[in-house]
Amino acid sequence: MKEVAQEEQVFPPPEEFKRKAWVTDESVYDEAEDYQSFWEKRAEELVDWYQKWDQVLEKDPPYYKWFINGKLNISYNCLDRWIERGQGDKIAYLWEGEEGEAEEYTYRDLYREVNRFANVLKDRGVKKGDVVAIYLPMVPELPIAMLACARIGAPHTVVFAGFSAGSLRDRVIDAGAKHVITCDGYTRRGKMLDHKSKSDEAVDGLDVQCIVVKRGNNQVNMQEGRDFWWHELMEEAEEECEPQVMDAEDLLFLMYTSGTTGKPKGVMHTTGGYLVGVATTMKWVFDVKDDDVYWCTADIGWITGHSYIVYGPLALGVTSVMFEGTPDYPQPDRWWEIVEKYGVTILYTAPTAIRMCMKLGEQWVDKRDVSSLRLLGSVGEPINPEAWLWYHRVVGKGKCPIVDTWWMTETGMHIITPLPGITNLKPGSATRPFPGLKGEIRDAKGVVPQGQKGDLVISRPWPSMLRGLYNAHDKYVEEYWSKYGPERYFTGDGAIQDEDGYFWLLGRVGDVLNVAGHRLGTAEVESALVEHPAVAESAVVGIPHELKGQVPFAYVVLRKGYQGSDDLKKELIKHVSKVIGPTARPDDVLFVEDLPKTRSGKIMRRILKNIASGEQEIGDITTLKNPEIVDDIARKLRP
Ligand code: 7RM
Repeated sequence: MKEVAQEEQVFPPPEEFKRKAWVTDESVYDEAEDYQSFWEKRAEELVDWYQKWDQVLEKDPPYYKWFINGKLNISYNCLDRWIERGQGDKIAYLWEGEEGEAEEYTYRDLYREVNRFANVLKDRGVKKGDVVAIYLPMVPELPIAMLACARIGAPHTVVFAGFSAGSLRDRVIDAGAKHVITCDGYTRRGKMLDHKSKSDEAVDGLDVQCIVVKRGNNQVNMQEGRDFWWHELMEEAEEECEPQVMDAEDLLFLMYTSGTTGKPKGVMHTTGGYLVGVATTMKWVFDVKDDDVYWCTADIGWITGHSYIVYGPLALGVTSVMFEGTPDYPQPDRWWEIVEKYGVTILYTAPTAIRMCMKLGEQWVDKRDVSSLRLLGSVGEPINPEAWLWYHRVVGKGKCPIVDTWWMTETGMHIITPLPGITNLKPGSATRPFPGLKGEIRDAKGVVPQGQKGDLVISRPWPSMLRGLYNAHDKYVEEYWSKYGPERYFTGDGAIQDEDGYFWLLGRVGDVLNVAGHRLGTAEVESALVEHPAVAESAVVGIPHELKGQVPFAYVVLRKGYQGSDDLKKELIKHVSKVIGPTARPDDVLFVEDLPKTRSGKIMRRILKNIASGEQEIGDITTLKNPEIVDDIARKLRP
């Protein structure tokens, strides 16, 4: 039985790419074995400090501090220094709104807006250490507000705009935020969303003040004494605001994320180490050069947007595209139109989006000139080889390396990732730990033999690692540092290492099944299913079975032109059995229109598992982007 459905094909870096890449020599891995001096060099090379650190790393497991007594300001590193170096007229953001509105922000423009808003915050009484909640869609005011907070030393907590009032309220309360930055409304696929009503509901009865960006021009209720228009406050604001000198270990932001339990936890990231980690990976993994046009399609409300739309690109003085809309509005070629229009050279997106584009059909990509692309990236979940190959062939025209970057909110930066100028790529593998990092596959008995599944553990500290969970010490220890001790970070992901030392991610450990004593990743079965020409997307969950303990149950979304039938069901079951082995045979296949997904595109397998297992309680569906699909699926299964 084949353990993982792997593609045998290997893709070495194209010569042309290799010639110009920042990293061209394998020796970086050896040099970085002395990881403290490796990170120290990066800190000297990529970041400007007011005062140098006395010590690179201070270990007090499971707490780690980096660049002890180093002093810096992140907004200075993202803005002021580029202007001082004569790059003030370079474009920082090429912003495009959903309806096609376009705005350009040079580094100087961004500097001016950030300084003004920093003064607004100060005038409103925000001081160093005060947490500010930001609840905005993908408008320029979002990065401006984040950088303004960083400038005055106020940690931000950005709450994804698609989240409910209840989610915002929980976070505002947990973080103790006294200021919320929100907007009137915005459109999604052409439909106006009344954002202000949601934030009003969230802050109702709390001791909070709101600054409201005018975006939708929809009718809103401004509460006297609580609500203030952004543009009115900005009118009187001074254009210079001295950056606050921050300690390397001062809190930069909180990012709430869900763990094993329902209640989200505030992951803490600090200033110095976070910037060093993010700037280094931005440069080495995306291989960014002065003339690149870089586009990360994530929302800034997620860690991907924090690290690789805001802090990473700006810390390197890069030009980025920032897009407010969705890939298929008003037409399924919207993304490719943007690539063509701005001459995007680096595209960073998620497997779920790639599979959606596959489903829409490659003619939409072919309609546009995407020849400016030179590097592609993937993040968020394991990318199945079929999607990888499609991305490589249709979007990358066979000439762009793909960096499949494995990392998490908690890691702050890429952890397992190719370096595009030297790594031989294998479709579906995130390849190797970044220089200076150490990944291991472990179980209760220790490091598992090569080729076997286990838990992915990071057994060396890195500068942008989380510093804790806000007001939740016990959870921090329990969630990450208990299973393998206080010096081995437990990721919660399963993985397998192949004969070349490459890591193959298998999804969250919770998604690992045990079928008659065989461990089986739901992602493996999904990958096998999507290799079949009829399948666009699938989600596999484990359901209880009398004899085998658990068996896989498959939800399948078919490609256009295919109809669900008993014959096709049998064919798919046979196909999985052939690709992985008989233990992986789905017990049943249910054809569905769509899968329940979070706003960031992650399939909510927990809900699907409960439906398939016939549980009375389906679970919380409030964080879904398409909650209506849950009823449809349940009715299909039990009409
Ligand atoms: C960046 C981000 C983290 C979880 C993580 C994994 C999964 C992310 C990949 C991946 C396989 C990848 N942060 N994940 N990237 N799995 N290959 N390249 O997504 O905190 O929102 O999620 O996402 O399971 O634990 S996150």
